[in-house]
Amino acid sequence: MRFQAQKREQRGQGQSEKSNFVTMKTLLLLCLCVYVAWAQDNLDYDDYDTGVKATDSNATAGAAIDARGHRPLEKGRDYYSRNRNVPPPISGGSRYRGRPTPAPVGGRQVEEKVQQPDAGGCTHASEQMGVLCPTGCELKTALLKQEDDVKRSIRELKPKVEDLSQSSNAIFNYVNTMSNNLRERQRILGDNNRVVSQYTDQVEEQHSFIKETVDTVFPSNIRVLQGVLDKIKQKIEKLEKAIQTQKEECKEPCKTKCPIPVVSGKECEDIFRRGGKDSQMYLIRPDAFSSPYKVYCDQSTQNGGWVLIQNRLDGSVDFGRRWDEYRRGFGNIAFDGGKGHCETPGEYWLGNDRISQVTKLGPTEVLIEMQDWTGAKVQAQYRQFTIQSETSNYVLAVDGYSGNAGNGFLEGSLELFGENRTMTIHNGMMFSTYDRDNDNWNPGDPSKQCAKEDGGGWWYNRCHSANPNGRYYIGGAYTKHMAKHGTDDGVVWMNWKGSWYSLKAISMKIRPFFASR
Ligand SMILES: *[C@@H]1O[C@H](CO)[C@@H](O)[C@H](O)[C@H]1NC(C)=O
Ligand SMILES: *[C@@H]1O[C@H](CO)[C@@H](O)[C@H](O)[C@H]1NC(C)=O
Ligand SMILES: [Ca+2]
Repeated sequence: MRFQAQKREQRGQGQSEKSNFVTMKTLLLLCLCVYVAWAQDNLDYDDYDTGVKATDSNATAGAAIDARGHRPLEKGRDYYSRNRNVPPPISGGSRYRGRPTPAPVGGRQVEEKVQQPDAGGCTHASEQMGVLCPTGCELKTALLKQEDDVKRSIRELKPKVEDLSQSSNAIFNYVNTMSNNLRERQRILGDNNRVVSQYTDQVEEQHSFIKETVDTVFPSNIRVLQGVLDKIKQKIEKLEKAIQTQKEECKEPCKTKCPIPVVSGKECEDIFRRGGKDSQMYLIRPDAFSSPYKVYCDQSTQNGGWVLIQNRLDGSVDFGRRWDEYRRGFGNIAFDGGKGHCETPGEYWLGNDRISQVTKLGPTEVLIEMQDWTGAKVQAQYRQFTIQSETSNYVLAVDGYSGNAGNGFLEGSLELFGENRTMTIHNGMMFSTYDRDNDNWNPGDPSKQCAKEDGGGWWYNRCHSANPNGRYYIGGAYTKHMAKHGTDDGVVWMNWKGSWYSLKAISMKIRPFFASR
């Protein structure tokens, strides 16, 4: 009788141990799930901050041939028309004459070195310096944004780790109790050996089973779980430390180390004529009514005078942004590469209001230079380039193409034909962002938005032959499986590299056009 009762008890305990184990497994799974969910960013185009690794180009050989860019018509439900009366680009008399032959200058112009602090939110303490931040503010914003996510994950993880700890303690205790029971049973067995000889074999069998379980299975499982637990604990500690470090670093506002050159002007051409002949960051003030802002002037390419309005080179800045951000501009104007002035341009978008204002000062040309991942370079240049104001949704007007990259703005993608090609012409298009759809793909239908699918703000038609503000794919070739919406959302210039190649670098520069340059 006594043994049977013990056996029952034994079985009962076996069950509770089993359920313990199940609970623990569930918890562990939960833990891992939360961890994995946290580790994978749940971002949309408004949130990308780094490039995506492109695969080996061989894997994408098939996809590379497949020209995308357009959105084919759905039979019977859909029609395409790009008829819209758009203002032509500004042409005619320039406000500049040819550059005067430079008078010999006695010594280099001395530049005043001023250190100006940036406010934390990328607004300058000094109003005169404009609002774009040239240093690590972008990073800082991203880190601060991340911090909340990490913190939340830790808050969620913590109780689960506690639970897991407790349940593994419970199993330890249970194994101890079981060992004690076993010893007790052995003692009783010895005492009553003669009386209950008929049970002996059974008990021996059970004993060895229990012993084996206790000696091997439980400890090794617990060891494994303990290991996992320790790792998770370590990770949490690391994350907490990282957050602390971030907090410390972000306490102080970012400091701009770049000295602002004393020479400034309406735009980079003006600065060049006033003696600012080094390519670097300058303050410009296109008219008396706007406040000055910082911009990178390229003063060497084709004799200089270029205002850099767009620049991609390493994927460090997220270009999947809202209308307001494209309106105001974002990114990093320039860095001090160690020469004591800001001669290295960063990734940025100057801002549609500013671009529009500068192009409307008079006839303006644009130079689009690009580079692939082997270092090959091509360019597209338009002698006329005008961006209308926000009331017209920044309509793009270009003319007078030259270059070797392909005339996507006026002709669309040469890989496509008929209507499909027309759909990829950018000239005459309004600007679209993922939160403001002005494209030519079923206007009014919120499920047909080029900017949402193709990754950046741009003068999308239906949709593009060029996508300089697209997602940055490291390495070049990418596939539709890597793209968020299966579309060619990379930094694309179809007429050079097709839909499924994302450029390493691309930039857009503007300057006043005058014939006798
Ligand atoms: C990629 O293809 C080329 C030929 O097209 C071949 O020489 C090369 O070995 C391939 N690379 C890989 C990684 O398969
Ligand atoms: C337009 O593209 C679609 C598929 O994307 C294709 O079926 C159609 O034949 C193309 N039209 C022309 C004129 O090439
Ligand atoms: Ca649309």
